[in-house]
Amino acid sequence: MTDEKLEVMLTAEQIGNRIRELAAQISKDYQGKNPLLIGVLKGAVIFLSDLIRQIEVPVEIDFMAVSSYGVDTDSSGVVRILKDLEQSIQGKDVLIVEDIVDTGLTLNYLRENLITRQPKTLKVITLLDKPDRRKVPFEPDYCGFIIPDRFVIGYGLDYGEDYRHLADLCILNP
Ligand code: PRP
Ligand code: 7HP
Repeated sequence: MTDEKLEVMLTAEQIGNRIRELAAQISKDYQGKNPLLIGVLKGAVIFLSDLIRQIEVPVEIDFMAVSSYGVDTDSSGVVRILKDLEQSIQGKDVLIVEDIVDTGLTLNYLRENLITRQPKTLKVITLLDKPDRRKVPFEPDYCGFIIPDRFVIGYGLDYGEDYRHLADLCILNP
């Protein structure tokens, strides 16, 4: 890494290894089922695409886009649906796939919203969890890594739409 503002927190290899473990757990928990994985755009796209290629039960995917952040690193607390699902989730085993839980506002809102659509089951997997930042209580069902309260970029996560392409997860120093 040549950019002095960036410090590696998790290497691509560490992330890959953890995703294999998560996928094994999901394959076990959803044995005999056909879960619908809902990726939350845009940050979760890379995690979702790596995860589904390791899961050994048949999955479907769909996407939602919600917005609670501008170009700043802090949450406005306002959640809006920018793109909704293309299908009904009634009676389905649904797994929301996120890159990070920070304040918990986004997933708290999404979970409440999707529950009203009567899925058979509704769980949440996040690659990263920053519990120190919570504004509302929220516990993911599956979590890749618990991380400290540092702003991270790479592996899908951005700062002002930059850095999503980085293979490692990095801390963005001011
Ligand atoms: C990020 C992340 C989560 C949300 C988590 O998305 O992907 O959706 O913030 O934050 P919270 O727990 O404080 O609500 P962001 O709004 O940055 O959009 P992006 O995925 O398109 O980068
Ligand atoms: C959102 C977000 N986006 C990128 N990096 C972080 O650390 C973040 N927390 N919440």
